[in-house]
This record gives sequence, C-alpha cells and structure tokens, in this order.
Amino acid sequence: MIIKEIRMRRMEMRMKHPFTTSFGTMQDKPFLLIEAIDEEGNSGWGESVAFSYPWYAEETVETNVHVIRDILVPLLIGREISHPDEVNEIFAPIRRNNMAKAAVEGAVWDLYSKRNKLTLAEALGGDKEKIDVGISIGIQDSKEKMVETVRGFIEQGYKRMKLKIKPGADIEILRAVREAFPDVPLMADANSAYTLEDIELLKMLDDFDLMMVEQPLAHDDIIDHAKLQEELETPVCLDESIHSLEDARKAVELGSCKIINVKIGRVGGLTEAKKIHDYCVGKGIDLWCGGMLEAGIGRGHNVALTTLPGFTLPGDTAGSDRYWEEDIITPAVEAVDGEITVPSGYGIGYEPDLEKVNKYTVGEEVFRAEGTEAAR
Ligand code: OSB
Ligand code: MG
Repeated sequence: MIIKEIRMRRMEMRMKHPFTTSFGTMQDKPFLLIEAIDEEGNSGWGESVAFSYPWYAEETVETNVHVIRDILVPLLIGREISHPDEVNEIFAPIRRNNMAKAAVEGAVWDLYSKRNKLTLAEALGGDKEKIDVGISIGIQDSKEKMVETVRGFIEQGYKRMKLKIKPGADIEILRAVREAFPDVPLMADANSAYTLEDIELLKMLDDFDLMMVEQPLAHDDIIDHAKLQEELETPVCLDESIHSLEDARKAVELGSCKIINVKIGRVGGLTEAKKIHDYCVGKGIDLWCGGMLEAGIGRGHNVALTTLPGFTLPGDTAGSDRYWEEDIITPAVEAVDGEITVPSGYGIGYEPDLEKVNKYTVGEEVFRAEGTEAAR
C-alpha cells in the first residue's frame, strides 16, 4: 500500500469527571487524531495519547504536532509499505517521541488490517473474543469517598480496582478499601511519587494483599525499583519507566519489576508493544494494557492489543461511558461485567463517527504525497 495522504486533526473533548493522579488533575482532553489514506481511498485511524502538559511523559500535544508534521509524515508519505512493522523501522532513527510515532503507526495498522480484511486483533496475532478489564480510580477527597467510588465500580463488574496514591493519600485509603472489600482484586499506582527514603511506608503495602504496586519510584529509574522489589512481597509493576523492548529487557534482567503495564503510545506503537509482549511471554512476566484516558480510536487500539495471549491481567481499558458523555466511535466501547467483547469489524472494529469527530475537531492539517492526486 502507498500512504497517499495523512490528516492530522486537533481534537478537544472534556471528560465527564476530573481525574486526579499524584502529578495533577485532568478534565479537558486536547489530543490528536491521525488518518492515513492509501491509493485506493481506504483510511486508517490513530490517536495520540500525549497530554497538553508534560507531567506523565515529556511529550505534549504541541510537540506531537511538530514531530508528526515536520518529521514523521515526510518519512512516510508517498511510501510503499507492505506491513506496519516497517513503520517501526522507518521511525527507528528518530529518538523517542514515542506517542507521536504510535499515533501515526496506529493509523497504518488500522489501514493495513482493513485492506487485508482482518480485525486489528487478528492482524496483531490476538486470539481473545473478550477481554477482562479493570478500572483506574483517581485520588478522591477522602477515604470514605474512595470506598464509595470503589463500591460503584465493583457493582458495575470491573475486574480489578486500581487506586491512585500519593504521599499523604496512601496507606489509610488502601486500608479502608481493603477492610470494606476483603476479596476485591486491588492495586495501587503512585505515578512516581515516592523514593527509596519511603521504604518503610512502601513495605506497609504488603499488608493489603495488592496484586501489584505500579511505578512507585522515579519515572526514569530501574535501579531503585530493583532494590525496592527485593524488599517487597507485593509485585512491582512498571509503567513510566518502560519505553521499548530494550527497557523491558533491562528491567526484567535487573529484577526491577514482575509485571509491565504496556501503553501503546509510551512504547512507540503496536509493533514495539508486540515485541515487548513476545519477550515477556518468554520470561514469564505478566502484562496488562494501560490507559491514557483515550477517546474511542485509542481505546479501540487498546482493546485489540489486549487480545494477545500475554496480556494475562485485567487492563485499564474501561468502557467509553466511564470517560465521555458521547464517544467519537460507533459503537462505543462497552464493558459488561468487566468484559469487553472484541468487535468483529475490520481494523479496530469501531467506526469513527464523522459527525462526532467533526464536532470535537478544532483544527486540521492535510499532507499529500507530492505529485499525486489526493485520494479523495
Ligand atoms: O499511570 O496509568 C497511569 C491516566 C493518565 C496518566 C497516567 C495514568 C492514567 C491512568 C488512567 O491510570 C488509565 C485510564 O483509565 O485510561
Ligand atoms: Mg500508571
């Protein structure tokens, strides 16, 4: 296939509820949608998961606009591609900027799957018809509020509860939730809010029978996480620290984690995510698919990735209604009793609803291969 045209839309949506982590509170969600169009007029869609502010990772919506427009699009446009894995190779000389790469590569994966009459899950090698999902719950104003919020999501059937924690909002909250729900699968995500100086506090996590603690220490650390894992019964899961197969290999070799949260954007796309998957399956490292508060396109990519067999634990891909009054895809992603049925349509299997996509579009740039007619 030849990528004849790439469209980059700036989107602005607002989540139903604010979401608070150790690094701050988010509700407005500016993001980018990428549409890649081939010589037959087929199109594939990708979503950038970069936020407007670099608190989770160094990329932002604006750095993604620059990198996609000025660097990635020129490398891809007008090129003959036989498989999306080639995009990973074409982008390899560009350092980092993984969310920008993933947005473009994701559009090519969707396009490739549609052209070849495959679901994206099939194209990736996934085999599940349903995926198990949990919920990520932001920091609440009080432990009572957290207990009630958890109760609501248990009633909805989500298969595990992930509580955001930070210094001052950690042990007492986990204790209250564990006492209220002695058997619920529970975990905590610190988004890098602690250091090894907090070791005594972190050891107290072992009292709550947590599935794991996610990214307790610095975003760019795998050494101290290895020291911490030595001291903890609770498995450490890495999120922010893992940007590539090489990062995963080093963390596993050092003993920095027992579990990895794979986010397509953070690792630079589905091809790299698959490489991490294959390596971790060989090493017995459990995986799950993380979330970045995505709208429907990115959510659809997450559903497809989770169908790979190594995604053994419930992920953060909740239903669209957890985030949005209306999503930009049809049908919306629906979680029933903590399960999402993988759609059977080609590509991501959720169609962009162009009326809604247009409603939330605040800008668009169109790039066309030189000397060619626009595909449409
Ligand atoms: O650390 O996994 C994280 C949201 C924004 C930034 C980082 C994280 C999260 C979540 C929410 O945990 C996941 C989701 O519901 O999409
Ligand atoms: Mg996390």
